[in-house]
Parts: sequence; structure tokens; C-alpha cells
Amino acid sequence: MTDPIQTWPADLAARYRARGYWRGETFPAMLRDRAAAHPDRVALVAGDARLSYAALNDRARSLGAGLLALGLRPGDRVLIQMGNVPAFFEAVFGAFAAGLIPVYALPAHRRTELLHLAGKAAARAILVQDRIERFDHAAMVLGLRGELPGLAHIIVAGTAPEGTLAMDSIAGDAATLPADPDPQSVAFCQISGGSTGLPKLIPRTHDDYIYSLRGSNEICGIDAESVYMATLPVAHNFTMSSPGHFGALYAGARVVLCPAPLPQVAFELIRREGVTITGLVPPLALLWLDAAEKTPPALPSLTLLQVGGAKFLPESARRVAPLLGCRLQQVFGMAEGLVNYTRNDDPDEIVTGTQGRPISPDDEVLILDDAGAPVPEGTPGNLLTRGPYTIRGYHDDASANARSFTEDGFYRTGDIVQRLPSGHLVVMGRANDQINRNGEKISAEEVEDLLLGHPQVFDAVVVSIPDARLGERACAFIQPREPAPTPAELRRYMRGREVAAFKVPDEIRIVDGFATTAVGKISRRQLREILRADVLAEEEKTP
Ligand code: OOB
Repeated sequence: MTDPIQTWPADLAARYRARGYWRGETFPAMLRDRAAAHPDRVALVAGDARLSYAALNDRARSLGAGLLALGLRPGDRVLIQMGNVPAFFEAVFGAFAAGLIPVYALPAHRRTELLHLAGKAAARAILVQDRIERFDHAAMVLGLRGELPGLAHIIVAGTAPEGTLAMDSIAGDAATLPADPDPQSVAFCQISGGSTGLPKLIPRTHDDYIYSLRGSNEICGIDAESVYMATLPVAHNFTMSSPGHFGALYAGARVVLCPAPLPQVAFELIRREGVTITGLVPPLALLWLDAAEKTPPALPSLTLLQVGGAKFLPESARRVAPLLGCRLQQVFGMAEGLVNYTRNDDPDEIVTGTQGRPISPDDEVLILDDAGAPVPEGTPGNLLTRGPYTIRGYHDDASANARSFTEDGFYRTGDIVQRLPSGHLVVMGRANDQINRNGEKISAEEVEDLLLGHPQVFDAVVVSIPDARLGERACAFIQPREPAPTPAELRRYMRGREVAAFKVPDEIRIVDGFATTAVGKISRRQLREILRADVLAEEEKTP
């Protein structure tokens, strides 16, 4: 995992160290040190269960040793798919203790995504929760076994079916654990939303990620007294690091696991556990705001509500403080690195009207026109970035790296932003064909490819349409072969492809054909733009 283009050049690395960003901390040391400093303090709350720092550390180390005893080796990748449960933390910190490299799948991922991720990572083990929201994940993973020759073990948290190992039964002698890893080595892989194909692996190092935790904690005011509630999936980068549960654990604070992001569940938990901070995607924030409007919830402990993952419109942002009685923080981040926050001392109009500014003084931000030249100050353009916690390349993906990174190591985010004189960024949209549905990122190309697998689909074009509830929704235009399939058939077909349900288009329209120019075929990007404009024009006419 140390492809030379994936690391920072020596001069930048030296600067990041000299400025105290990279301090040589590692994840196994982080939990061990906190457990030594305050063994009895509560680390995790899940329902009535409370896990102390010492208990989490002991369990992680025993599990880690047990994983090594099964034949796994430091440096091996392990795919982890779990919901907001303590087992996620045991698995992840167990892997860290053993020097294994977790790759995080989202709970919504299904067979297609898991096969891709496990294959790409050459995963030697999959650690999975038995069921998440009634779906049998253990059975799904068992069904992958034959297709992943390198997969040695399936480890299940909960009820383990035949052919798998129960995670609870795995234990070993912590004395057999390896020395702490190189802080510059890859700690784990996040996954990219991406605009092309299936998710890419994002290798994050101990040094770079822990810097982003420390920087986030300072900006968000996280200390040992904070209570962070993980409301969105724990495997998502926002929930993990901005400042997220890892930031909270870094600070010795308490993490409350929210089983469902619905207001009736979350409000009760905030009150019961004295939650001080949590993060939401905009559609959920709207749900919370509407619930609060009906019945004002008393949430005296909550001081900060973070909203990010997709654009939060100013008119919604203005409702947060009056209805929930806490401050808003906008968070504009990406699993590849760069995270922007509005600050607690920013004026209200900056907090409601911008998506924040970067964590680090050494986050370099370029805003370029399509020809690659800097735009005049204040003009929207393409956001590129590099810095002390932004990756320099995806894992094992030369063509994506050639597309997504400049020669001098800037990551092309695909976002169109405007920069205010204060340095705050306003996200205006995306330059590429990604649909941000409910904060979940969908590649138009990936869904088109899936649809093209249907024998009666001649061509498919997927576009994003602004949507009041979801932020954006996916609309698929289908040019059929006769006999034309119905939208319902295509939806069934998509579900049968065993992909995350959020990738099934919200709307499917069967059309005669697509516009072409006199000179021949136009680009798919242009075609998507034309079709999107058609839908928008139609919606204007029918209010
Ligand atoms: C977060 O990470 P990803 O990797 O799921 O998605 C990144 C993309 C960004 O490139 C941008 O297109 C969009 O999500 N995005 C936003 C946004 N926050 C993310 N667009 C508009 N406004 C925002 N506030 O989504 C993520 C990672 C860490 C922290 C927060 C979000």
C-alpha cells in the first residue's frame, strides 16, 4: 500500500512535521494511552451498555491477538461492515492493535460493492455484523466466499452461521501483538463516493488522520467532558473524523451510538445521555427541524449541531438555532481529506451562508477555471486541494489517479466553489456526474452501467435532479430495445443486481432516443445536462 505516488514528497512531509501536524501518533497507541490515563471513564454508550476505555482497549487487544492467531498478518486488509454498534469499535481497534488495515464498507452496501471492495483490497478477512436493520449481512458475506479466493475468514458479530467465526469467540494473548505501526503507514481505507465506477479505496495514514482529529477537536471545542453522538453511520468519514467518534475518543470524551437517526429516537437519547454535539446530513436536519417545530424539544445539553455531506441551504440553516436551541456548524468535507468548518465565532451569516473554511493553515486551496487557470477572487470555479491530511492517490488505481490528481499532487475534488475574502467556501455544485442523494454519493456512470446490463436497455443516461427532500434525486432515461421494459421491471432488475438500495433510480423514464448533433454523438456529460434541463423546465411548468 505504499505506491510512491501515494505519499507526500519529502519537503512537504518535513513541513507538516515541523509545524506539529504530524506527531508520530498511531491508532493503537491512542486507545492504549487513553485507557491507561483514564481506564474507568466511559468510552461508548449503546442502549443500556456502557464500555469503559479500559474495557474497549482490553477487548480490542484480545481480539487483535486472536486475529493474528488465526493466521492474519500485520499489513493484511480486513473489510469491516457494521452499523452503529460497539462491535464496530472492537473490530476496528482490534485490527489496529494487530496491525491489520480496516477497509470500511457502509451498511447500505450489498454484494456488488462488497465483492468489489474486498477484491480491490485483497481482503484476507471480512468482519460483519450479523444483521443490520433486518438484512442478513452474514448470509450475504457467506455467499461471497467462492468468489474471493484470498478470503481466509468470515467473522460475524452476533449470531454466526456455519462456515463463519463468531467474533465474540476470538481472543488471544495481547503479549503476541506487534509493535506499533509506522505513523506514516496506512491505518485504514475509507471509500470514495466517486463519480465514475465503483467506490475507490482511500488510504489514510495514522499521522494524517490523527492530525485531522486534533484539528477538528480544537475547532469544534471537543474535550474530555464532551459527549459526541454518532447519528450517521459510524463508518462514514464525517461521523468518524469531523471530529466524529475518533475525535471524541482522541479527547477522552464519551461516544453515544444512535441506533436510528429519527428525531423521536435521537432527541430522547440526547436528553438521556447529555449529548453535546452530533452531525447530520441536510435531509435529516430538515426532519429534526420539522419535528422540533411541531413539538419543541428541550435539548439543553446540545451545544453544536453539525450539518454536512451535502449543501445545507441558508433558509434551512437559519432555522437551527431558534428551533433546536443550539449553534449550527456547517461541515464540507470529503473522505479524500480536506474538511472545512464554519467556526463557533463566525458571524451568523457566515455560519448559515457558507460551508466553512479548511482545518489547516497548510490546506492549499486552488479555485480554477476549466482551462486550469485561477479564477478572479470571488468567481466560482473548480476546487483543487492538497495538504497535511489530503491523500496523494487512491489505492491501486492508476487511471483514477491520473484523472483525479494533478502532477504536483493536488486532488481535483469535482466541487465547484466560490471563495469569500474571509476564506470561507460556498459550494455551488459539482463539475462531474455525481448524484448527492441524502448525502450518499452515487456515480451516474455506475448506475448507467448497471442499467445497460438489462437486455432490453439499449442506452441509459442518469442525471441528478434537485429534490426538496433528498437534496438531489436520480432520474434515469432509458432508450429501450423492443419490447420496452417498464420502469417497475427496471427497478426490480436493479434491486436484483444486489447493489446499495440508494443506487436504484428514484425516477425512470422510457424515451424514444437521445439528442445527437449533426456531427455525431455528443458527450455523455452534455447529454446529461440537456436531459436535466428538460426535467427542470418541465417542473417549472407544473408547480
Ligand atoms: C463527506 O464525504 P464524502 O467523501 O462522502 O463526499 C464528499 C463530497 C464533496 O466533494 C462534496 O461534493 C459533498 O460531498 N459535500 C458537500 C458538503 N459536504 C460534502 N457539498 C455541499 N455542502 C457540504 N457541506 O460528505 C464528508 C466528509 C467529511 C465531513 C463531512 C462530509
